[in-house]
Amino acid sequence: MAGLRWTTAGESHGPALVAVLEGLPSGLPLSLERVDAELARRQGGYGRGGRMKIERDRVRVLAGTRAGRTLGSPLALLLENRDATIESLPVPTNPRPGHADLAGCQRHGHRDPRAVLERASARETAARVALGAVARQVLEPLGVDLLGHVVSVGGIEVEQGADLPPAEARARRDASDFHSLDPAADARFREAVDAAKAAGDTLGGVFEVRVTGLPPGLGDYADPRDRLTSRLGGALLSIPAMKGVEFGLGFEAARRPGSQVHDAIVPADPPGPHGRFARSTNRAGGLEGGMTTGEPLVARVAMKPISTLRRGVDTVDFETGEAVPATYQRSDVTAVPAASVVGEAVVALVLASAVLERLGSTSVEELTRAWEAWLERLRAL
Ligand code: EPS
Repeated sequence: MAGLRWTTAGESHGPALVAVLEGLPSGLPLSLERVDAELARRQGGYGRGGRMKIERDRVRVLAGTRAGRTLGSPLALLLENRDATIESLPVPTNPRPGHADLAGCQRHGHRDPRAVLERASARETAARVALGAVARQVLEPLGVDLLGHVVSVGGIEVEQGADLPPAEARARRDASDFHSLDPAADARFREAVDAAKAAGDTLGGVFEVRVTGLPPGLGDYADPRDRLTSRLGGALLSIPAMKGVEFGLGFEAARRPGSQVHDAIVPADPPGPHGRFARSTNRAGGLEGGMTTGEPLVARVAMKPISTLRRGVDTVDFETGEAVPATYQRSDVTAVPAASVVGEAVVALVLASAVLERLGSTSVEELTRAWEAWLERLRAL
């Protein structure tokens, strides 16, 4: 029950970001183009700031592969920072409300918010996107498909795209500079971002990650730590600026009676790829009892607005103790499209880990056979 373990290191303006992923099966052909494509998606999206014009995030493999395939040893990835100016950047004496600046200084006893913000910066998420792009290469050959897309920005909601089949949804998402499935909403998002930018303000929003192809019974109910719900929720909330996660109906489920919440179990006629049982609805968002139900997994995540505002939020200067506006150098107006890419990545990591924990495979060949045997057992139930 080893699964995947990962870690990242790196400061926002340090020489590089580093990521290590342990527990990958051997023999996995690794497409670095796929990793770079996800890194480019994370850098994109309307509303990004000046830093993304400087960086060209590309992955380099330092360990764990030979002839383009994984060895089953730890995979080490490197992403170089172009803006590697950490040693010469000024000390920002006034901590930004909403960022880790003040609480981080209080935690460590620093008087220099830079000692905190360099690591607390969302730049770290580039390393996790690289790891997630590897994890999805474990899942995709098994028929598991992930799609992250933006459903609201600054309180404006998408109105279409919810029922698109996966391939069409992906094409729409990739054509949108908000990573959304609704071109009409993009126009309204753009107006809102332009207005926020003009006002020196920032905007948050909500993204959704939808996963299809997961068999029922992934995750566990027996140990609270193994519940997929809590593992996915924790991973999504570990992305900087995320304030809430809901699965399926989410908070709406708390307002409805049970008869309008639970997904009736019906006979699958004819039996489906997961056997004789089906659901008439998917209000649970594909999770029951901490396990997958076999229906699409649907997570929605709320992101607060970026905490670096050109107009400055009130704060206190570390040196003088006086009330001042928080420092501004540069920032994104919104990073919800980027967050949807990070969300997809962390979900891929958690799911690939849960699959490997369940099937215990050390090679890709063994994993493929174990997956088929699992589906066979489900069909026989
Ligand atoms: C980011 C890099 C950062 C920020 C942003 C995310 O670059 P810089 O600080 O040099 O402008 O643009 O960081 C934040 C949103 C944050 O709150 O720290 C990136 O690579 O995504």
